[in-house]
Amino acid sequence: MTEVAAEPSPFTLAEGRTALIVIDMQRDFLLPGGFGESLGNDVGQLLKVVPPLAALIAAARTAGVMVIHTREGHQPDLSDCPPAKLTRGAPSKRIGDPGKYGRILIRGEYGHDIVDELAPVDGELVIDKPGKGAFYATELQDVLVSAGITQLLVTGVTTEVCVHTTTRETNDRGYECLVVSDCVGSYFPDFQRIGLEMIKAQGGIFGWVADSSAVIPALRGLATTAA
Ligand code: C5J
Repeated sequence: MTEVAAEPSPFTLAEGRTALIVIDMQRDFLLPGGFGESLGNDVGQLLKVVPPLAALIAAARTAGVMVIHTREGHQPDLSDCPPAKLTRGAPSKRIGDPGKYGRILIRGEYGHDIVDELAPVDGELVIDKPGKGAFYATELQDVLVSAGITQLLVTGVTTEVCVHTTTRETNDRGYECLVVSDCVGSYFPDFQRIGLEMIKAQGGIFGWVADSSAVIPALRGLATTAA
């Protein structure tokens, strides 16, 4: 079975042309005491994404679906961080400042890396991105084109920021996107709900939405077809 019961309409997984993208499941955003929590956010809203996303990633790996991880962050000298981004937010909690898990959102720091439960395995691509969208100033488009990918299963955090920005970027580049509702997370329950509504509104203006309980069986169907 390769059809996913999605909204606003069924989504058919295209064998060999689908990739799973896991956006910014980084310690800085998810861990208690980290950057996200220091801004007053409830990290529990993001941590609940981890178990279903781990199951989805496992199903994608079994089905031979390409898994791509992203990390938002900057060079230690901040040369790739626009001043308008750097100076936003409370002083002492800005990008590059010391935090509980190292300098905030700086490449190579402990907090910048992906949470242990979702760690990439050998051979999986990790895209380091300086922006919210995964296509901006990265190799993602070239990677997808050379792999013949036309569909993306979109997951990660946060729903209304990097997940939305990336999903919108994929639309403008001609990809079909299915956003997996329990595998994306926001610190704000209202943004989570409305963010998902916005994807599938108007006949799927940005794409499709389905729960992992609908996507995982379809991935198993792909694995069976490929065997
Ligand atoms: C944010 C992200 N929220 N990954 N980044 O700043 O959504």
